[in-house]
Amino acid sequence: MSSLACLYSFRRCPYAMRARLGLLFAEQQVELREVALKNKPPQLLEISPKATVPVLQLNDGTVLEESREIMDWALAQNDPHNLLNESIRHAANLLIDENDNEFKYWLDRYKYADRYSELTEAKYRQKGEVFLQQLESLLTKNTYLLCNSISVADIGVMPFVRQFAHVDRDVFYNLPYPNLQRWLNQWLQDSVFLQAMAKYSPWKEGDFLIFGN
Ligand SMILES: N[C@@H](CCC(=O)N[C@@H](CS)C(=O)NCC(=O)O)C(=O)O
Repeated sequence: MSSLACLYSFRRCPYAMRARLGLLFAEQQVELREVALKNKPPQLLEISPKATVPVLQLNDGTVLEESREIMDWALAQNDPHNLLNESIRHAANLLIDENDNEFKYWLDRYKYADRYSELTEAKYRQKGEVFLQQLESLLTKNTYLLCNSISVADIGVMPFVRQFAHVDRDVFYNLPYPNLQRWLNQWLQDSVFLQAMAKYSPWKEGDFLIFGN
């Protein structure tokens, strides 16, 4: 095994995005294996039978199968930008919990409203907007979600808000959330985010690609 940890990732997966952002902000290099979700490599299935991405295999063999664990592991190694700032840690965890439990539920239904006939697309959007309103209110107080610099809350939540906005950009940018729109736009142009979104072909045996600086 190489001495680098190995990240199984999927470019468009918001969970994998937060893991890649965590690794980049922590300045941790990893071997990156881009996964085609319809054709997962046996090496991934072997170390993680639940077979979701992201998965990070550390060089001692430990397997981290949850995106939050990967962010936290990366930032525990090195946190030069203080994303794990102790004073916001608890609030960040609560916000990411709400993102993963509540907001993601409505996001999926808004995104695939044609598959969920109980409510209309607009109703699903309004359900998701409850979380967006909370973010808007936080962003009236600070430049980023919990303070005036990037924290783990921003990288944990941003990929999901991006996905919500991209269901219908015209609708999103006409919602009354100017601070949230500013925050998202800033992220979309952020060099770390752009690096996290670089495109790679699916990994195959014999490939070796280093991700990170
Ligand atoms: N709780 C997991 C969720 C990860 C997850 O659901 N990832 C999706 C892709 S966005 C996945 O791998 N789904 C399995 C599949 O589509 O086969 C985490 O935080 O890492």
